[in-house]
Amino acid sequence: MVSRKRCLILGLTAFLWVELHAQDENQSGKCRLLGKFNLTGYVEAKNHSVIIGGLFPIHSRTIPIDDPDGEPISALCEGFNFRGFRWMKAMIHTIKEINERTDILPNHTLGYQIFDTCYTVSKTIESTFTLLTGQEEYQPNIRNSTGKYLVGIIGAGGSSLSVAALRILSLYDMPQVGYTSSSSILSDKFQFPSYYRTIPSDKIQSEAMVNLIQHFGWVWVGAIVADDDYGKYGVKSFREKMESAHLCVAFSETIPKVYSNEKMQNAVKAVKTSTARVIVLFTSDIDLSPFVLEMVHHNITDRTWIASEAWVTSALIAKPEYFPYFGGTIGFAIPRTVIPGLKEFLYDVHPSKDPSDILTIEFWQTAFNCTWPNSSVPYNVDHRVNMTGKEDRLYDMSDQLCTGEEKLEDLKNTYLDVSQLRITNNVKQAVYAMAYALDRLSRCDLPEEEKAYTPCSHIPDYDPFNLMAYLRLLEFTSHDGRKMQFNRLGDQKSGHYDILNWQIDDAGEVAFVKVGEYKFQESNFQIQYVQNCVHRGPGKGFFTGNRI
Ligand code: TCR
Repeated sequence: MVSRKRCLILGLTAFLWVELHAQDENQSGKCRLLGKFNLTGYVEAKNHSVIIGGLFPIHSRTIPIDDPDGEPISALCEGFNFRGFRWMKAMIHTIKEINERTDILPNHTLGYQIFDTCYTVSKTIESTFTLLTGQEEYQPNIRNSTGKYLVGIIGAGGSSLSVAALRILSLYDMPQVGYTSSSSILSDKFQFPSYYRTIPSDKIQSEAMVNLIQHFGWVWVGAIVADDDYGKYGVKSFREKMESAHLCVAFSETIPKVYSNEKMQNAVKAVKTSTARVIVLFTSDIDLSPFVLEMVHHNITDRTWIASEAWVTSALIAKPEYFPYFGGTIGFAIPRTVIPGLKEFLYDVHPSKDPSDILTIEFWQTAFNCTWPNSSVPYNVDHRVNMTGKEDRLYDMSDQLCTGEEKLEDLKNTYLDVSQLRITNNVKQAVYAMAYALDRLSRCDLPEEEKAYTPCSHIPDYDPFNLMAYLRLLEFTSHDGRKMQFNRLGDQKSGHYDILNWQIDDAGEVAFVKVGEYKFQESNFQIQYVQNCVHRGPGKGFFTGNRI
């Protein structure tokens, strides 16, 4: 006989309900633990035919909890990430748009279930299990909690996270369309057969970086990379490409994910002691922040940084106060676009709309530095990033109460900044890819020769594997006129990067000046042009640039 009792465990900062299953009464002291996941996100499933899952980094990390009894406890998250919040909103916005259209899925509407991954593998796995099983428990059982069939997943917002999610999703042939997980490892269809993406593989970016380095005539270049699949595989292909171009990598160091002063100092030392004046930084902005503070602290001002796409337009890094250290940065960015209606949709956010929407409450509190009345939602000031490496995590509640009258228009905040919609557009195109594939499936719109392998199926009751053929053969034009098409590795067949250069504008803000373009098509790529670039690298002198 299995008896259940509820135990209340006092966590570090919150109460967590944990359900304990006692095997039998005789063993009542020995409980088999079934931990409840502790997830936040958004769901809308009612009245929809199927749902699409979503994984987004709405927070930047988890807070390690030291549980004295050693029981597994689902971690809490900290570091509200406005950019991830915007990406997530873009997914909801796109789904709404598709549901209103009569030309895509005329007889069906799409719901969604979205989770915050907190940019960590553990939360991504918790979310993936919950999406697949419908239970916030560690028990696989294909039944989604919304009572609807899951079509596939958009995400997971980082290569290591996507790798983790795909290890599980692949078991169920569940398609995943990524908007930002760009590591070249994800092109390996043997390991990740169900992954498609709207962001180019980093293989192309590494090649682009080496081309740029050749263009400026540099030969001796250092590399600092994130300690994850993005950094590791990024630097791997960068090294390979450098070698085949007969250029030299002076050093390659990692930035620790969890703050470690010792590891950080290794990276700092490499930068300080090497004679390389040009350094590639292959990391997300989230992981880069502490390193930037180190560069400021050590007053390193005469390096040229080559930015990977993940931080080249990041508001976290591109601050005027960092310009003396990072001005002149050159990097690759996903092309910018305009998304009609998104701005209004983003502004339509207010904590009074739904008292249970804790993410919006946290958004408001963090953005306006106030405490929402009667809310138990904490927000934190970022204590992780400090020069001593000492941990002092605190939940700071502001004494100032929010009135609800705070004006979004007064905010200068990444969430509301629609001038740099890049990955946000990848999210939109990923949702469209899923919807178009589903639309074709509903019409059995496949070439005759494919029908032998993929039977016609019906929404909602079809084998998730069958959607894969439609994704593979999909071709559509995006709202801004771009041709979207996957190759056999699930990557985009063609596209381009913008080459951006950090200059300071008249208002004293960091401007991302487009100085060139890098086009790619299947295995054929080239720099289109690089001009008016202002950098600090060797060659044509300090800060003069303009090498065409
Ligand atoms: N691919 C990275 C994650 C990432 C990212 C970003 C994170 C990319 N671009 C922009 C935050 C903001 C590119 C990965 O892990 O694959």
